[in-house]
Amino acid sequence: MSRSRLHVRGGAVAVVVFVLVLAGCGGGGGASSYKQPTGPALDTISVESGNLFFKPRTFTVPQPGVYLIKLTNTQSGEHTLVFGSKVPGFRLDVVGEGSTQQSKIDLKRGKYTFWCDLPGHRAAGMEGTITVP
Ligand SMILES: [Cu+2]
Repeated sequence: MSRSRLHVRGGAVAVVVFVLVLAGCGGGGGASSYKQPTGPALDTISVESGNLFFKPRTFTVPQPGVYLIKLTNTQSGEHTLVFGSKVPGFRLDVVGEGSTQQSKIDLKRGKYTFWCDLPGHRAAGMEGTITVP
């Protein structure tokens, strides 16, 4: 009886650690130098990733400002979402089906190209744009 109880507890701890690790990455911890903008997001930009695509691939937001970009992986495998030097350090990274990660971004007027930076993925079509009028 006490044995199964320990099992349940161990599982819960594992989940908490996993979430903390994800939150750390999204917040720009670790090797990333990205700092999320403060303040509430105007809206959420939801992107799905799969092998080897983003869906949708093109977004147009109504106005400049802070947005939350949420990446959800719909299949097995790993994918990322980066903007390269346009938004240094910004990187979402999802591993496995149903994995999700999000981060806020301050979008200025212009066009942002995003892609998956894993080897070969961008060339295979994992690229998209966000247009800010
Ligand atoms: Cu990818």
